[in-house]
Amino acid sequence: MADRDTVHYDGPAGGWGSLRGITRIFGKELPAPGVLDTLAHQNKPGGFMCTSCAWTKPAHHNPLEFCENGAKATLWELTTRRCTPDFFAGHTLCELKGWSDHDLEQQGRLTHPLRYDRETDRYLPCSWEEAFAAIGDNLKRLDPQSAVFYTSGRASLETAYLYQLFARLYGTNNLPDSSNMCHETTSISLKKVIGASVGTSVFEDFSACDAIFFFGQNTGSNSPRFLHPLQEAVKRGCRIVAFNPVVEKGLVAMINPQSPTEMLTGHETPISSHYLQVKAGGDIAAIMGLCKHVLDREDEARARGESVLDHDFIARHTHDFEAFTDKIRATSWEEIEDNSGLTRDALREAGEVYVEAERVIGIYGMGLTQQVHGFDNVAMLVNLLLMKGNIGRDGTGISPVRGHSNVQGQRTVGISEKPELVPMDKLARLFGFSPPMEKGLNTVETCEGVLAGTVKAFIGLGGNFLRAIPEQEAVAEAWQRLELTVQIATKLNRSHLVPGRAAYLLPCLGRSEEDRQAGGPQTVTMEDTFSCIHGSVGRRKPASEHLLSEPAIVAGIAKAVLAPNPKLRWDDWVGDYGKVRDLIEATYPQEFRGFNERLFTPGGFYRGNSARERIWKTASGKAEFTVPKELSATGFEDRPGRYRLITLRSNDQFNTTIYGYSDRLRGIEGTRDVLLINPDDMARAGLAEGQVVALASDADDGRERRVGGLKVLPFDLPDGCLGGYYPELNPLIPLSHHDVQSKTPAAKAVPVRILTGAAASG
Ligand SMILES: Nc1nc2c(c(=O)[nH]1)N[C@H]1C(S)=C(S)[C@@H](COP(=O)(O)OP(=O)(O)OC[C@H]3O[C@@H](n4cnc5c(=O)[nH]c(N)nc54)[C@H](O)[C@@H]3O)O[C@H]1N2
Ligand SMILES: Nc1nc2c(c(=O)[nH]1)N[C@H]1C(S)=C(S)[C@@H](COP(=O)(O)OP(=O)(O)OC[C@H]3O[C@@H](n4cnc5c(=O)[nH]c(N)nc54)[C@H](O)[C@@H]3O)O[C@H]1N2
Ligand SMILES: [Mo]
Repeated sequence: MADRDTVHYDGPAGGWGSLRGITRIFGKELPAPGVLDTLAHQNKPGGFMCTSCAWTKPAHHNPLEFCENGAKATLWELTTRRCTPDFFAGHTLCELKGWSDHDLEQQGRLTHPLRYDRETDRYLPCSWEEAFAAIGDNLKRLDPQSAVFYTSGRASLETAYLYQLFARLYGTNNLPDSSNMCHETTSISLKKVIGASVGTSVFEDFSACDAIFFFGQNTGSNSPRFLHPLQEAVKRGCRIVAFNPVVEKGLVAMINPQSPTEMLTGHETPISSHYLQVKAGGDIAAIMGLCKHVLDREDEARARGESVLDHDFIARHTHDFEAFTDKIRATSWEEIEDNSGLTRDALREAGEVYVEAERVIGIYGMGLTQQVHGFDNVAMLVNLLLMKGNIGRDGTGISPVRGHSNVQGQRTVGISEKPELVPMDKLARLFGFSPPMEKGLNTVETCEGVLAGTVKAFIGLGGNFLRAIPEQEAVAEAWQRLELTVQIATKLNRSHLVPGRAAYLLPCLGRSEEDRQAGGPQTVTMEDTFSCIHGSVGRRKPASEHLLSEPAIVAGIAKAVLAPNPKLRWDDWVGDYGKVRDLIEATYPQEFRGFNERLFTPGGFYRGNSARERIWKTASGKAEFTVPKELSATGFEDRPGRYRLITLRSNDQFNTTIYGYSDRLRGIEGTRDVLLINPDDMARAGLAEGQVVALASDADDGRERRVGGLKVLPFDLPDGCLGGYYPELNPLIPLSHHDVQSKTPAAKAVPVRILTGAAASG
């Protein structure tokens, strides 16, 4: 792997750097001709919807409604490189295990259905008929409760609906999803406290808010098109307050690459007015500090006969306010400072922005959700918003920024291991069967089942499960004992290198490619982070003539497993996805009314959110104030030598897909094998820049976990916090280290030790 020296980048987000990022990928990905035309239609009505993040596709779009990372994702899919049976003839899986994630995917698009051959340790081409028949035979032999049907958040609403239907007809709710590692904390927390499992803000709210509070979301890298409405908001006087242990460039300043004036003059817009480098896991305490300041100002205002709080809203719409304020008053500034790593002055200043703002949006990402007390993180942010009625009014709201392009939508149409979230009665009526009612396995429980030997088959609809999960090494070891593994994918990744006893690698169309079926070219649909649903039409020539669409693969497997039933018209559904949309509408009539007529609505059609209407579908019928049990979200005690490791994404990756080794916005170039640590901690630990060290798990379960070969790099982080990259550092995360309520792996504060000398290389 390239291991060039690390250089620092001091420019703002966007600007020439982002254009250079795109052109560099152009050179590397060798895209087919006509790609620029495809990019010009990206994220616009009638075009195709970006496969990168879930940011919305606005009705009034920019001339080019794509960003550096969206362009990278499209070019990644449209590469001219092909990973053919010849490639597999030349490499055993044992050999490929020594390759980097980057080099595996760099082989290009998979072209043929493949079967694993144990004798030669290679993938061999096979026919689709052979693959479906063998998968069918295996699944029919197994207990449905021992099979798992994973989805990565990219598959369309149509594919997702057919997939969950198939799993339930087969007899299981084992439908884990990438959101189990991501915003599952959101689904559980928001459902409990406001009665809706998704965010309440919509795009227009960003034109009306006075302040935005940002917690642990890295806009510049992960949802760059969001920088445009942010820049507009700042220009009209909205204030942005960011809480993040890392000073992320995109939250500091930006140059709009779509503005010729800004590009030519280098004029940048500052984004955050306040930037608070909270400790990893310190947000519960930090938000407590903000709330404490608001209460103090309320007391002062009351003495003048005025008020800061929205008393009318609190009385009519919320529950348990007293218990919450008692807790805030009982918590001292010393405890808050200690647990957040922030001074009370800094928190008071930020709190004052909240007090002064009439309309506030609370934004958050993985910094809040991937914590042991992630539930309390999210509930605390809701507490803050409720104090001044900042939910259910224009220009306000709680706004989780979702990850994969359709991860939210998949849950909407039934990808869930929780039967109570799915309209089983409707499925029963539509398809004439008794759906399973046992709770299914989520991602962490799937890993537990693989380790225990109770999970025997894994079907992966996209994604890179074995690389994305915690406790990678132990799970990969046990994985080889699975009876059946099936991976539906566009490119080769590390999960494909660990086959079960019978193993199939099935290549599918990408979203930018033309999906032609019996009924002609097909459209698919996605739901964005604001619950708006968009049609997407691929027009590119498929990477290989042997590819099938995801719906066709799901149907192929389903037909091989299930007994024929006149209500299951798999061929008709695959021939015309409009018929699948009719089924979605019949199952979810309220959200998907007139689905086929509305799918090209500019800006998407909104499926609605009760909490936005101030209808609270909670236990009390009101929005819930919550009292957090802990002030620290880490779930472990601090002690000498123990650090909080934050696993980060670079600007040059999409999850486990590594585009390259340039984390431009953080100035880390040429390598991902780094350990980021602040200079004071470095000195205290006696480390030198460039020294190679290892990290070891410091969990109290006595299990050995270690990742070596990490180069020490001084970096601006709070004391006691370390940074490094996901997925390389995933072997350090214990399976048991997850959000208490949702089981989302707690990848943003992992207890570790630093090993040096002989121990580092051992
Ligand atoms: N280019 C690109 N885009 C992507 C992705 C990608 O990998 N690459 N992934 C997609 C997916 S699936 C998702 S879920 C989203 C993820 O997007 P984000 O939600 O932005 O997730 P991360 O980048 O993992 O982490 C977000 C931020 O949390 C900060 N942080 C860490 N610990 C804490 C903490 O304790 N408190 C606070 N306040 N902050 C903390 C980190 O410094 C980081 O800036 O992006 C999506 N978009
Ligand atoms: N330590 C740590 N671990 C994490 C995280 C973290 O922040 N830190 N983040 C977590 C999060 S938020 C998430 S969402 C998960 C991500 O987990 P996953 O969603 O499982 O992983 P991805 O890396 O997005 O999957 C990439 C693969 O998807 C396949 N693919 C791409 N496009 C398509 C397509 O159109 N169809 C099909 N069938 N396959 C396709 C390609 O083969 C590619 O190799 O990781 C989680 N793990
Ligand atoms: Mo995610």
